[in-house]
Amino acid sequence: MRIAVLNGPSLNLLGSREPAIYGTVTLADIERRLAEVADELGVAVDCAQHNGEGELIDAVHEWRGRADGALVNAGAYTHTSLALRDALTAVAVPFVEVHLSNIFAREPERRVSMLAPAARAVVCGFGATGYEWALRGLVGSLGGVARG
Ligand code: CA2
Repeated sequence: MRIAVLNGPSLNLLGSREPAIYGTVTLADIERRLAEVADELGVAVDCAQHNGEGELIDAVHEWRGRADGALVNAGAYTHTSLALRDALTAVAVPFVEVHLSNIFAREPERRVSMLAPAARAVVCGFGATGYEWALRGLVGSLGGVARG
C-alpha cells in the first residue's frame, strides 16, 4: 500500500517560528516518524511539501495510479482552495486532512475547511503526533493494519 503525504505553504518552516501554536518539531522530524510508522504498518510513504497552490494541485494529480491513500495538510490553502478540493475529488484518492493546530479553536477564517467535505477524516489539534494518528487511521480504513 502506498500513502502520499502532502504538506502545504510554510510547513517547511516548522520548528523555527510560532512554537506555541505549531510546536518545535520540524517537518523532517514528522516525515522521519511517518517512515517509522509506515514500516511498522507495512506500507510505503512518499512525502512532499510545496508552497504554491498549483504545485500542490500538480502533486495531487501525480497520485493517479501511484497512491492508495494520502495525508494532506494544505496549510492556509485549506481555508480557501476550491481548486485543491477539485483536484482531490478528481483523483479520488482517499485522504485524511491533517492539522497541527485545532483549526476550530482559532480565528473564524480558519474554522472553515474547503477540503473537509472531500476527506475521509480530519485530524487536528494533536500537533505533530496527529500525522501518526492519521496514518494509522487511514491505513486501517483502507484495510491495512492499524495498531495502537
Ligand atoms: O495547524 C495547521 O496544521 C495549519 O494547517 C497550519 C497552517 C495554517 O495556515 C492553518 O490554518 C492550520 C500554517 C502553516 C504555517 O507553518 C508555519 C511554520 C513555522 C512558523 C510559522 C508557520
